[in-house]
Amino acid sequence: MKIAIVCYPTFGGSGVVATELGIALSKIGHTIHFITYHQPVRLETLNIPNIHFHEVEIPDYPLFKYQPYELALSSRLVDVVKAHTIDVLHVHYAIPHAYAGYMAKKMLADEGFHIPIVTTLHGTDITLVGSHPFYRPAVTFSINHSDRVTAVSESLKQDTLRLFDITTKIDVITNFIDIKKIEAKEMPCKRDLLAPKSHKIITHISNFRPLKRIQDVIKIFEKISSSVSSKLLMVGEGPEKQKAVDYVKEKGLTESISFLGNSNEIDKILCYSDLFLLPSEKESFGLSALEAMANKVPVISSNAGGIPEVNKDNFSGYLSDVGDLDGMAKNALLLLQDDIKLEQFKEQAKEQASLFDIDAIISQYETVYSEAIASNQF
Ligand code: GMT
Repeated sequence: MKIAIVCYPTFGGSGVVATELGIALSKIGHTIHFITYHQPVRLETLNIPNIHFHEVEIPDYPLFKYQPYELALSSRLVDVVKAHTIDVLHVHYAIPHAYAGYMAKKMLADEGFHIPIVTTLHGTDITLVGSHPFYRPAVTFSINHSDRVTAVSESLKQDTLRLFDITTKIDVITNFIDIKKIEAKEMPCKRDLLAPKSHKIITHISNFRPLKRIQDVIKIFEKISSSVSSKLLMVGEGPEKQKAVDYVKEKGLTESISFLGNSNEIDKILCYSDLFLLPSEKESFGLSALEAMANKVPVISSNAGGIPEVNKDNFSGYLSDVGDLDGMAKNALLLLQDDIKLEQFKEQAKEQASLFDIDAIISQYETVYSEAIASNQF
């Protein structure tokens, strides 16, 4: 199939899922066209023969207070679909991609081209941004007018049905991980460079938005490190980062907490890690937790949204209510103070992650594409 994928090209989970999906589909013979405003961060090379990237450019014009990205994107979609005889258009994140996809579909239909749209809902497009009254009518419309809709967890599907007047079927296709790719990358882990042998290494990876509860991450670590010598690696960039950096300086914790910024070497960082913290307020799935688990890192998390579908309590890690910092620290210490239990949870984390291996997921997307193409409504 010739598949066009629209996504955010940034470090956010939806962009990562879309990019990894495109790469995986290309490996089994499909031709993939990424359409977005710059090269997706996880698309390391453009030398893969059946992957193409089309940039969406918006010329600057002084009249515009806001650049009309949806307009530029839908025009680019029309061009790419026609020029490359695309079979199906897969848009990740409803805003504004599903809306732009619908407009492109209508423009193409006018010229006799009929393209089915598959929309994948990722989380904040529904639970945070999309349900705001400013966006809700447009998001409802573009979901209901997609040929197929998928959500990355059962929890997100239920949130979508609760928050919008949905008249279309939503299939759950969970996020995934390429276990074989991680195993192939396995290398001697130079953890001594980061912390002495006697220290445990704890990691948090996110976009440092308020809903990630960055202060909770640091406070849980403070509680842990008062009982176990440990180091915290904070990976990512975002609006809450500076506050966290200031707090760490103020508390004299700079020796034990390192901020590493955005990284393309997540697997290398996770191979050093003993534990992953994800105390989020909201999380449709928690891709970063799955990436940790696939690298044998147990997860101490909140039980928000779809996290319980990914992290199994008392197996791949532990779950607590949002804001229960004592509970999360206590659970972390259950593992960090018992090496045998920690080893057991590391193995179990990988076992749980294997349920989300890409081999089991990719065929579900192929089926959705084939069905969308077969029943493309004009
Ligand atoms: O977590 C974020 O803020 C980024 C966001 C995104 O859209 O890029 O992540 C969402 O999609 C990910 C991939 O499907 C999910 O793993 C995250 O749980 C989800 N985030 C939220 O629901 C807050």
